[in-house]
Formats: sequence, structure tokens, C-alpha cells
Amino acid sequence: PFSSLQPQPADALLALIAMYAADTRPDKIDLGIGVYRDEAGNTPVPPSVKAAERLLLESQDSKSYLGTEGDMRLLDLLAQLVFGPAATPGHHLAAVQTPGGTGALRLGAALLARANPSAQIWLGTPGWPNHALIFGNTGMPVRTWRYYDPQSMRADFEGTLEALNQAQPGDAVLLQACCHNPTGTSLTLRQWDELASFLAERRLIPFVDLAYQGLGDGLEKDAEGLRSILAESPSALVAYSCSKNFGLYRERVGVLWVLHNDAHELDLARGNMVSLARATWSMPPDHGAATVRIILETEALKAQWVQDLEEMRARLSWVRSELATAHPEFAPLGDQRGMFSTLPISPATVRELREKHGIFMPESGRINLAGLNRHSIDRFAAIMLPYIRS
Ligand code: PLP
Ligand code: TYF
Repeated sequence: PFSSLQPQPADALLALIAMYAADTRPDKIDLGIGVYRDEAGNTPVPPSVKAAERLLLESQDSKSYLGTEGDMRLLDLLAQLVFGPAATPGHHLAAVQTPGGTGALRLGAALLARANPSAQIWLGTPGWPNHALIFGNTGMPVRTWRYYDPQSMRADFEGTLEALNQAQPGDAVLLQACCHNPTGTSLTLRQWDELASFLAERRLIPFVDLAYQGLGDGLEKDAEGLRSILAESPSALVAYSCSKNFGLYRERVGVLWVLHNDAHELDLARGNMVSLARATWSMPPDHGAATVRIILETEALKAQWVQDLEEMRARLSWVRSELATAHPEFAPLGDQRGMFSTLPISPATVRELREKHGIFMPESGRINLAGLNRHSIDRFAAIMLPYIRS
């Protein structure tokens, strides 16, 4: 029954994992898949998560179903972290716990496609390749705009507004809240405010993807752009991921929020979100979600998690400033945030770096800075600089 199917391209980042593992050179450097690594190159389970998992193991007395929306207490606690203690005055809020940020994006896309089949989704380029895949799979027409200027290695805000001028009322605009994947660039707070008014005036629906809260400038600061958007827009969607900031990647913890200033319309959205989720995965996985809930509701564990997160954030920031202060070619990396940066190099150079020097990255030239450490950073810079200069 499958002979009519078209072959599908593999995920370039997931393919790199196997390629890196098969390489036997002792000084190989993995700058591929976007997971945090410590100095030793490991992606550890954070101490706060370990402790919460122990508590969970001891205290959990049932694994019976919770319901399609997931762990309601977790959803409340995460809402405070994302929207602030005052929550979102002026908005009603519907939340569904999802399998990772990807599940939240997929559910939000399905909701938008069902609500308005002619709505387009606007994606900035370069972006996370899975965004186009996820929205494309719901049948939503995907439009793109140039988010990033490779020459200056900075966000192209003028280009963004110019391109979004062509969007139709009811179209959705995907925005990464912080630590942009794959460029590390972001808008200034002033630009966020301007974009917020622009979207509201044109009745464009913001769909904000927050997958790295706390890994850029800290928990509060990383939510400022998102909060600025919400201050202007009557309705919005937010996809949240606990994969990176809690180190829970494979446990699949995420949330989709829909916000609306009209309670009746929000109820319609909520009912459809729940029904779509029921038809897709029925109920979200619980182990990682319960772990996050225990961390956020236990004062000592929350303090430990804030410290765990700060350790990750500080290490990423150290790698950036090492490169940026030592070499003018890397100066823009110091203004960027999070794990990623995209270097101005060609796919042929990326292949050469892999074959000749054992430095692994996808052909886009994106690097995960967490793959560098005290021992590898100088060799990396020495090898890279001639390529970046030419
Ligand atoms: N959005 C962006 C920009 C990402 O980089 C990721 C990373 O994996 C996700 C969303 C979703 O991650 P996950 O589905 O693993 O929670
Ligand atoms: O961009 C990254 O590297 C992370 C992890 O199919 C990731 O977001 C990469 C590819 C993928 C799922 C997650």
C-alpha cells in the first residue's frame, strides 16, 4: 500500500549524531545537535531533576490517567514562570500539556489550520527546519521572510517588517522568544515593542516559540519579548519546551497555551485543542512533567534548578565571550545568546572541516557552542578563522 509514497530526506542534525559517533579521532569536536554539554562534553541530568525524580519515585502511588490536558498544577506553575506572577491581564488562557515543544507547535498548527484553512504561517529564515516540516504537515501554506542578515550576523528587523507587510489579517507569525535557533540573534526590547504594535494593527496572530527560557539572559529577561507581544495582541499562541532548561529532552515535556481577550472564543479554542490532542496522542507523557511540577512547587528544589540553569547559561556565555573578545571575526557572537550561532561558511567548507579536522556541524554552518570547552576552543578558533576571513 506504500508504493506511491515519496522518499523523505533525513534530519541533518540527527544524521550527524551517528557520523560523529563513528569518527575515531580523539580530538573530534561535536557542534551538531542542539543539546547542552558541560566542560566534559556530557549532557547530564541536572541535580534538581535527579532529586525531584527520587521524590517522585517515592511518593507516586498511581500511574492512572490524568486526562488530555495533563498535569493542571504544572500548567499553572509554568504559566507563572512564562507570563509572570501577574499572569496576563486582559487575556483568558487555555493550556494543554504536550509531548515537548514539538507537540505544542504541532497542536497549535493543527488548531490554526482547523480555525482558518486559508491562514498562512510566516517563518523567519534561517529557522529551525522542523518549523517548516511541522506547519507544512498540517497543510498550512508556509511563507518565509529574511530574519537574519548574514553579513552583519545580526537580526534584520527592517526586512522583517517589510516582508510581514505582505501578510494577510488572520495569518500567523512564528517568533522565537529568545536564543534563536540557528542564529542566536534577537530583537531589542524596543524592536519587540514595535513588532508587537505592528502585529496587532494588522491583525496578525503571534505564535511564540519559547524553547530556551533561562539560557539567554535569565528566566525573566528571556520572557520579555514574549510579554511585550502579549501586551498588544488580543490573541496569541505560545509553544513551550522544558527539554533544554530542565535537561529533560527525551522525557518530552511541553505546553501549548492559547490566549484570547474574549472568553467565549477562548472556550471554543480550548475545546478544539483538547479534541485535537485526544485524536493525536490522547494524553501527554507524565514522568518528566511530574518532575518539573515537583521542582517548581518545592522551594529548595526550585532554588537548586535556578542554580542548575544559571550554570548552563554561564557556561554558554563564557564560550561566547572567549571567542568574541579574542578574535574580532567572532565579535558578533558576544551579542548573541543561547547555544547557537550560524557561521558565514559554505557547505563545502563544512564538509572540509569535518573530513580534515574532525569538526562536526550541519551544512548550514550552525554551531552549538556548548560543544566547545577549555581544551578545544583555541584549536577551534585557529582552524575556523582563515575560513571566516576569506
Ligand atoms: N523550538 C525550537 C526553536 C527548538 O530549537 C526546539 C528544540 O528542540 C524545539 C522548539 C522543541 O524541542 P522539543 O520538542 O524537544 O521540546
Ligand atoms: O536544533 C536542534 O539541534 C535542537 C534539537 O529533529 C533537535 O532543536 C534537532 C533536530 C530534531 C529535533 C530536535
